[in-house]
Amino acid sequence: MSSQASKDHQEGQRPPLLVDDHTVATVRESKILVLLRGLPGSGKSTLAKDIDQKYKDSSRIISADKYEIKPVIRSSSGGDYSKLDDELRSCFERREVSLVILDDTHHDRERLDELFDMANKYQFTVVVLEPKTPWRLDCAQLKDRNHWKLSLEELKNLRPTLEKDLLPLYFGWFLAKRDEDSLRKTSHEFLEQLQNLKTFKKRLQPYGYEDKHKLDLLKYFAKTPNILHCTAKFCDYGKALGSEEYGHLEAVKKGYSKGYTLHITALFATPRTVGAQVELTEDQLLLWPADAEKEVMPKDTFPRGSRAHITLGTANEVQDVQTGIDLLEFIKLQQSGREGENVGEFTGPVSGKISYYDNGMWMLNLSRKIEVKSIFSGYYGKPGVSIPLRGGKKGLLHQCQIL
Ligand code: 2AM
Repeated sequence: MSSQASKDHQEGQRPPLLVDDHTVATVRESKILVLLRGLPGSGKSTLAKDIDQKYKDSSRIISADKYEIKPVIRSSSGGDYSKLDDELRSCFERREVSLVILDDTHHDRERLDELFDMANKYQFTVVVLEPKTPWRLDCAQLKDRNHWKLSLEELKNLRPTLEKDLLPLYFGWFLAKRDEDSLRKTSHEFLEQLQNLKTFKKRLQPYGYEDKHKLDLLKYFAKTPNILHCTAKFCDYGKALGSEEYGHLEAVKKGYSKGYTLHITALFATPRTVGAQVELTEDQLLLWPADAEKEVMPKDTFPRGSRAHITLGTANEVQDVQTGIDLLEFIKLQQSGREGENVGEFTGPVSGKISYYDNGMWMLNLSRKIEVKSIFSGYYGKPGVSIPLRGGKKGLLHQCQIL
């Protein structure tokens, strides 16, 4: 290999958050927890330092070595993570910190689940990175490289837990904090303008309101995702059809941890969900599964990417996955030549033409697309997270928070 080719090869092996300027800018506006994963001696600490160096003041690096947590298969309870977790929480709480890098083997599923819960609680997007060194799974070489002086046997015991890809509940584009906050505001403005519309007040029946004075769409769509995102592939941790193949796609490997700008073309509300329609670029479509539309509407045919959306809120008892189905319902009507009844214009920060499609389906075609920055990654936590509701009561919310 020529020296330039070798340099290109090395660059290609480095994660986008180290080498891609747009990604670096996006990470700086996000809240990201990087979990470095791999056998002791595989090159995690070097990668951790390189990332920390790149982000300087806005990043924090936490190493399990500092707390003398030995990377071994645990028989009963794991090592003592309490002090490390204190440091982690204090990093999550610092406003100026956009990137926390956690340097540990991360071979233990229970430990990972604790971290996913914590990240979720502080609304940090998790990115799992592994060093790409040629010896990363070579126990004979690692024996001489790891400073814990783990034996060949100990390394061989650890290896199976780290060989397999860690598949998330779903892959998708996770919005940068700043753009996420602003999209939540936009969603509120949209719902407020909608409920003030005379024609909406006349068509309240699908929403189950009998008295228009009680109308409150912010309350109606009280459940909203913990981190706004556009799902690309639902994997169910590897159980969903085609998820392993998806995880192995070259485009997914390359796109993982990369920054992308999503383009929102419309906002919509139905009696079940409120969402944003996303128009994917060619580059983004490479990450879009070929069967994403068929998965939920097997009998219909849609252009690839039609289901791309961001769930902004769901009504009581409604699952997030419904938002994409609702969006496809709109597109199906449009395909059959029904553009919806034009009922006027919204002005101000969310401006555009508002149309009514029967059965309580409203769509606002934005006069100017909204651009939001995002990071392509996975959501690895539990599907339902128990978080305290206001007033101290515990409630089971589906990855949601109350608006
Ligand atoms: P979404 O359409 O708002 O992205 C977890 O359920 C996440 O995966 C949610 O964000 C959900 O909704 C998305 N999702 C996509 N396909 C799904 C499926 N087949 N089953 C459950 N959730 C799915």
